[in-house]
Amino acid sequence: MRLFVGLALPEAVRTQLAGLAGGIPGARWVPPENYHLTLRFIGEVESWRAQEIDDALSAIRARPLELRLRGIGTFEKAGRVQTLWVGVEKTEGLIHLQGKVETALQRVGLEPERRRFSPHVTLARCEKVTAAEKLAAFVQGNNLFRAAPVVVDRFCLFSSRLGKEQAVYAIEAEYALG
Ligand code: 3AM
Repeated sequence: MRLFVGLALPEAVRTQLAGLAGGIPGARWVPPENYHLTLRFIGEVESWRAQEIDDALSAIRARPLELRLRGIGTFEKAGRVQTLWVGVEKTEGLIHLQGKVETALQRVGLEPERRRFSPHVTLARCEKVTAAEKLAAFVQGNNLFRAAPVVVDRFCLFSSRLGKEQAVYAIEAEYALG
């Protein structure tokens, strides 16, 4: 199965993010039920390995944390925007949890994550955007976006099945914080 570790978002935040979607021809907007914050992408693993991962994540002790969403950003590849996202403040609690997840996964034998942790919630994938100026206007127009802070009291192991249009995510396990 294909796995990642992340945070599910409370309904109120998802509703607020969903209100941003639209107005960029060709963008593939993430359905609100799929909004999440990835703490660590794992990828394809066998079920025995998934079990070890679950055990390792279960042993993590960390405090509930406050999520603060603010601003809009993009990931680019070869000068083209690929991903449009809402930023998440890199608070101490979030960095602490992400560090614990990373350590736990390395202990069960996963290769270290090389990319810098850049917390975000993906709003849309933009491979086929036809109107670059619409995308730029979206970023500029929503740059001051802020959501009311929300407390998150668990993190999750998600499975991801890649579909034609959208991935289907399922929460395989939840781990309480606090
Ligand atoms: O959290 P976001 O939406 O930015 O793009 C995938 C998604 O990112 C990313 O993991 C998240 C959950 O699926 N992802 C997919 N393949 C990946 C890979 N090979 C990857 N991240 C890193 N390496």
